[in-house]
Amino acid sequence: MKIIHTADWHLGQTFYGYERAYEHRIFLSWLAKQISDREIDALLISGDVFDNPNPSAEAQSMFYDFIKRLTTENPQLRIVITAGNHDSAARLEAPAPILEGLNVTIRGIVPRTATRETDYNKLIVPLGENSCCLAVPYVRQGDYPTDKSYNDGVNGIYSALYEIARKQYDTIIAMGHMHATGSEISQGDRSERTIIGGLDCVDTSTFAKMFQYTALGHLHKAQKCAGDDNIRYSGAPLPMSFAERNNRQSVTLVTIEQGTTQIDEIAFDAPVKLMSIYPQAKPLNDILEKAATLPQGDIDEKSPFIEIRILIKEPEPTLRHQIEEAIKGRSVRLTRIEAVTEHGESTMNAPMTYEELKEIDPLTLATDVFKRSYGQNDMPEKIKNMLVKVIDEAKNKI
Ligand SMILES: [Mn+2]
Repeated sequence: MKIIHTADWHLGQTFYGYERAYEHRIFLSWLAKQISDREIDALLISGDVFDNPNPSAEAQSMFYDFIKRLTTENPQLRIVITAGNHDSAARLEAPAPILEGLNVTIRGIVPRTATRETDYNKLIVPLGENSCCLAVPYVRQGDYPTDKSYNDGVNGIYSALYEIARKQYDTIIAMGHMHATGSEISQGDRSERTIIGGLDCVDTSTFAKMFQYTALGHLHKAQKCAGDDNIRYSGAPLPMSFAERNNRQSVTLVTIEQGTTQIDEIAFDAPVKLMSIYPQAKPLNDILEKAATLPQGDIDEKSPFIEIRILIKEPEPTLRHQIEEAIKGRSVRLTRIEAVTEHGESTMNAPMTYEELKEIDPLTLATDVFKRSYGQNDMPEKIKNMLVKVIDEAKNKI
């Protein structure tokens, strides 16, 4: 049995206001070709199909065109789709009854029986004669008993499913959308929206004993989990943030034969690059020099996205304008300009108590922060005067 595992498409994503439909269209047609050429038996999509709960009409029609193409070209193909935290569980599931007839299963919510018990049977989807897939969507609080932690709740769902499925199937594949303990997130990344402190982390260490393969979504970097080759994130097919610009993009090919699992990554060359000038912020002159070497031409859907990180000594009101002038006529799409001060990352002084903080007058606090941010320069008189005025106004209001 040959399976392609993918996740985190984020269809409909706009990137700093730019559409990404072109990139998604290229990915989907590449994926359709992989599925036909390699005679794939099952496609598993582990959540975050759409970027937001209310996807645009364009994003939705792109998705359904793709499903139609797959089911037409590959009548034998099974498709299983589960919801991620970005998807609307109910919306994703809405067309499920129609798609069921085309060998497409969508699971958005953890279903319940009439007596409010978890309806595990609905999450067990047959893939072949002796194999099945546990189509577990993103688990939310309320999907498991309230006295359990998130980790225990999620693990409870998988082991209950396993106990039922093992009676009928030899090969069990699990799907899930979660942050597995010990996995690596792209540094400085906020697009994966992980919970700091690991409250929502799931320990997947028992999965390998139960499942032939676990197809995970949520983290955008392709990787195996906690050293286990058969528990994997396929990663996102497009870089979703600048933190992901150096990730390799791929889908995962899983071949299961006579009880053995073989894993291969099929690399996808994302059509639009993300460039950072420079990852370590540099002064304006360096930025302007680099801008002069960028390719000239029109800006279109193929133009790379750039972010500019610039090192400044003092507030520079014309910065944006200067940069915009410098990249005029260059075939790049500007996303953000981040100004970093030399002292911006310096360590703070010892923390103050609330009582101490109440004693400080706002102007002293502001000038202190200014000094720390812009070297030893004093706050210019003009800014100081404006600040005094605002502080007075605020005091009068209180
Ligand atoms: Mn996610």
